[in-house]
Amino acid sequence: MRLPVIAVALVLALSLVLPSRAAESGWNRETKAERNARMEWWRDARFGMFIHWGLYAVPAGAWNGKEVPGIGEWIMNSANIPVDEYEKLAGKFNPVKYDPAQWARIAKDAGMKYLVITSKHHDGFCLFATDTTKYDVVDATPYGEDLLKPLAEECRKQGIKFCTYYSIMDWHHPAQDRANEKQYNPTRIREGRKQQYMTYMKEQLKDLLESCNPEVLWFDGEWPDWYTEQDGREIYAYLRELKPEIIVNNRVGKGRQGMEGLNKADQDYVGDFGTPEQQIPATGLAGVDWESCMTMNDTWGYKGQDRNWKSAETLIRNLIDIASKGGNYLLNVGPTAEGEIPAPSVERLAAVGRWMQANSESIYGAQASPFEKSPWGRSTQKRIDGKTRIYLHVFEWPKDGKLPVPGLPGAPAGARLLAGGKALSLTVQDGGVVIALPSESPDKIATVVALDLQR
Ligand code: FHN
Repeated sequence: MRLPVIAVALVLALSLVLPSRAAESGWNRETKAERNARMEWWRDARFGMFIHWGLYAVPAGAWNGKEVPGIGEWIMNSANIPVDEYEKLAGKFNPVKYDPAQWARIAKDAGMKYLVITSKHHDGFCLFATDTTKYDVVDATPYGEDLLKPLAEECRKQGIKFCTYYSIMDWHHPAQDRANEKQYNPTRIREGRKQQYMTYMKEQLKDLLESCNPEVLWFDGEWPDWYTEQDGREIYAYLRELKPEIIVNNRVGKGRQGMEGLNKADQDYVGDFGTPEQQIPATGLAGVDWESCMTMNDTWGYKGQDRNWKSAETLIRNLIDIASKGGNYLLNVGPTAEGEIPAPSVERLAAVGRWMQANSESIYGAQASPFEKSPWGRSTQKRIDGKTRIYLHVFEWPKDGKLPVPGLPGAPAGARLLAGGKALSLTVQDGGVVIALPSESPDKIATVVALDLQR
């Protein structure tokens, strides 16, 4: 039907006058100050819990009676399980021991300020209620209830920011198929069905925002060739339109350099922070927001046989090392199919929490170290009432009780043990100080000395 000329002119005039939705919300005209305000809670948080949970917890790393090598949540790919076979796991997923209040409490007591849980991993199974598919916990499992919403509510009650992980690669959706007869990774898009999947993804993300209102959307599975940086920009814009204050990682686009996780330098890529995986960058990067995600053993999703747990010392020193470089630590737990966080994880998180109880001032809201390297440990710093405070995290306690701190960025005012506040004497020398320490380290994992500067 041809519109009368006057109608076309009217529509054209209105489109010029009425702002686009992007212009309305203004997210795409965000100033540096507005971006800093949006990122502030995340930068201050420094420490979060990652949760990989889903159908893969049922086989827990074994298939047909044999252990399957590799990370637990990849079992569908690693054991080459056909979709219709893998789907049957949903009928066995019944996390009757799931206690969202306890999970939030475990994160809070560990000193974690946010929590990122898989809403949908590569296997395509949704842990939240969504009308976009029947392959979700409400429609396909004996449990029959949304798992994310109650956790989001508990997180908010306990002061933890609730965030969700979402995989772009989807081994279940009919628009994507295997790369070959054995591999789902990376998926291919079926001829002419990319738009169908992009629409599906947007509808699911909208359901997710409406049902559990995550503060961060943590994308993953962005590596298949069929997904482009432009697609990432479209998804990022879509999310910022729905929730202008939302924070989105760099895996929404194609910027990251593999597991190193930070963006390639050849162009400006979409996403709010870099995502090193299972590694900590050698140095901090001024003005770059990044978060190292790491496992506590060797798998993200639960594997019964994986008992290679990192020590509490390693976890605490990782947290300090990352904070000393200006990054965040996203530490993973992989709950069982019954809904329990494995005891070794709970024990280690409690130990981290005890250290944080005495020393979190040196982590929360702290900035990267003013020093290149220190043989005895790591440092962070803060501006407090217009003066600089440097937090010296001593891993290696000096045998002579003298802690050399060369290259101070200003004149020292005083030093004390952060835990307990015991004053320490210091000697100024060679543009730095030497601090006299007690003969024994109060905390063998990391004792923190607070060194105040005169300004
Ligand atoms: O393939 C995933 C993997 O299963 C896990 O989710 C990690 C954690 O971020 N990300 C991908 C591997 O880079």
